[in-house]
Amino acid sequence: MRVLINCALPYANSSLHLGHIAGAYLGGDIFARYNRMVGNQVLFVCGSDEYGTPITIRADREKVPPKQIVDLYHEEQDRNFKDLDIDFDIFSRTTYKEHADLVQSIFLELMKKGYIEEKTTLAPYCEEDRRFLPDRYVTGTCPYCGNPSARGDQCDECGRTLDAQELKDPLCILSNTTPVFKETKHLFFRLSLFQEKLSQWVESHREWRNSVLQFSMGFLSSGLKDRPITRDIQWGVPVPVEGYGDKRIYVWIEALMGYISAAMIYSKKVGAPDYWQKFWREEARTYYFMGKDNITFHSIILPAILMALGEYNLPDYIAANENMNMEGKKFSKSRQIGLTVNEVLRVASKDYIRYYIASVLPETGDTDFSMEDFQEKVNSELIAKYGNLVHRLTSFASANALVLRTPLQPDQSDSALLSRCEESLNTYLGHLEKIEIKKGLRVWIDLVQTTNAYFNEAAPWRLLKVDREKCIDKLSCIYRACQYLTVMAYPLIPSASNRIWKDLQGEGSIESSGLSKLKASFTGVILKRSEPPFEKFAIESTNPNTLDLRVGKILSVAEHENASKLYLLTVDLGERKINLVAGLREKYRPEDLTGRKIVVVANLKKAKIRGHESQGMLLAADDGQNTRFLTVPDDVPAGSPVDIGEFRFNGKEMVEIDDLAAFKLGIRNSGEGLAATAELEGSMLTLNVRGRTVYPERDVAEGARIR
Ligand code: B3M
Ligand code: ZN
Repeated sequence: MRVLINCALPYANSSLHLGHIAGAYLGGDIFARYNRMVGNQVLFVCGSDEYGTPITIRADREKVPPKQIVDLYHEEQDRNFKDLDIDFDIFSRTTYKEHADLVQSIFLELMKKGYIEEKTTLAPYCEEDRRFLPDRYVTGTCPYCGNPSARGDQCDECGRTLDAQELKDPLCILSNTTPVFKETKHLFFRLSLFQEKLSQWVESHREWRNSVLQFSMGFLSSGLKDRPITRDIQWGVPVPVEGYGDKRIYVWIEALMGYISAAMIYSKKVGAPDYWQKFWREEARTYYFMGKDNITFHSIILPAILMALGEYNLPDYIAANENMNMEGKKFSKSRQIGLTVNEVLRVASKDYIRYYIASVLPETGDTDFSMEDFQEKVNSELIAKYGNLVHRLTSFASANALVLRTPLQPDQSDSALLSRCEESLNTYLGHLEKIEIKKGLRVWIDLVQTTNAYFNEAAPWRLLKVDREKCIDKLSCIYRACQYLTVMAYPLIPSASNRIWKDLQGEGSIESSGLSKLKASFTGVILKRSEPPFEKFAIESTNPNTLDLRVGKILSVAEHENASKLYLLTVDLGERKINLVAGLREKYRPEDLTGRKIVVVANLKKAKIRGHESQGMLLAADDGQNTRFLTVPDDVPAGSPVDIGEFRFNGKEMVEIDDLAAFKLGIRNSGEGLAATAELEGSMLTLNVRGRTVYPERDVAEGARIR
């Protein structure tokens, strides 16, 4: 059978975190490996989503061209996936020319068939910025659930797709002013024509997950409206229609076509340009993996477009996950909650990460990733039960020179174990086929336990002295069970299971021949004593950076009413404003400070200083003569986190002033000029905002202390 597996294309605008991995990608990869292992022909596709407002908002904020953002994150995400053994056939990019070509030709075809219509609409227009605003540039209150920070395209709280016009109290995110609604022309996809057809189609998929059915039916029951598919933006695929030079195709519509273009690009790459058609136009099962925010685009919009085009396979299954939280909190980039893939890879191996996330996949409800549970599950299940079982087997067999072969005279308990293996395998495969990965994992762990119990009961160390043949039979049964377990583990922890497969003298790869080996008889198997397959897992060197250092922008400076050395500052930290009391009055005039970028310790215990609350501390260098505040290039946005070397802030809620001493903050000459440094774990590290050095605002002697 042919199986097409598409994973939602991540926006190339930020680092992937574990929430993304749990939401879409690990499940997709496990399912792809399962399918390849059972002999299906698989095409496993993903890519980066590189156009649209999610990118331009980020680029605007950082004052760099959008292309720079997407190049950076495409490369990083690609590497992250590889590092986690998430092995797409292609990780494409929507900025490839082939993609734009396909999107434009599909657009024209939809027009030709009458599914696209021009309409004059009211669009949000910012008089301050003198431009029409794409939906994401407008925020306001969701008319459905009252969420005060809904975006003009979608409410992340209730999951509805929105029009900017529906928002209550709309605001332009660039100027913070209320947009007016002005007439402009846009092209609309006539989604309303598909009300009936889509309803029937969704109804016919009762096997879908509850959440997917709920979302889709909810969307249908509120009535399908025609949807604008052009946007007032420059960063996107051009609209192949006259008069639309200053607009682009809506990123979502275009990104959905990315599944097809990626399959095409892959086909070209492997020298079979029509290969993609086998998955898109001929008989194939098609699966889509994503987080729940993306459901309606895949269960309504995509199928409508495909129906309109005809000749393309509709989605068969939409595997949308709920959220995996981090220690009880929602993953959030801006609030720095949750681990990025880069961060977790520094402390744990990919197999441990995959194993644990697989065990807490949010398949049917929200789940939690906890560091403690992570270590506990890996140590007590993967290592102590499975790793140890394999190690006991290889050690005992090699120490006693036992040559293993298909059991000659299996007794009842031997047969019971062997048939249990076969049963478990089938149940396991059944779960994976239905993308019930957590259930599959439980079946596996049960079989590990059963085999351990069998090992203890068989007590081969006793049998060895009285009946060597029987002992070999017993060990051979355990060997067989370990083969089953290792094959079953493959989709979950591919690297580790391939390694263990070799320890078990397995030939070839599990993916291509593992299952067939389980049915073949074996003889003459000599196991070598091997190292325990896993190292004990402990996250010891937890990140020692307890300082929430942030770039701030000084908004205003006032003189303290009776302390002649103190200023009262208000400082913009991006998401919030804080008040600081700073002893800079003898060193700087107010006009030298206002508008400047500074570095603030934002999690310092609040203190009352001469009657005023200080909600943090401004960092300044002092060489005994001069005092200079620390700063960064002006294009670094307020709120940006400042790292110490490679160390991100570790999330500690609060530090006290005395804790600062341990960091030995100071000024060094790095060769490229003065830089602010700190000492962590014995090494001198530079304070930086994503690699860009923090430095004193003007010259100060090297060795100056920061306080
Ligand atoms: N990039 C949304 C997201 O990353 C979007 C998915 C596109 S799938 C075609 O959540
Ligand atoms: Zn809402």
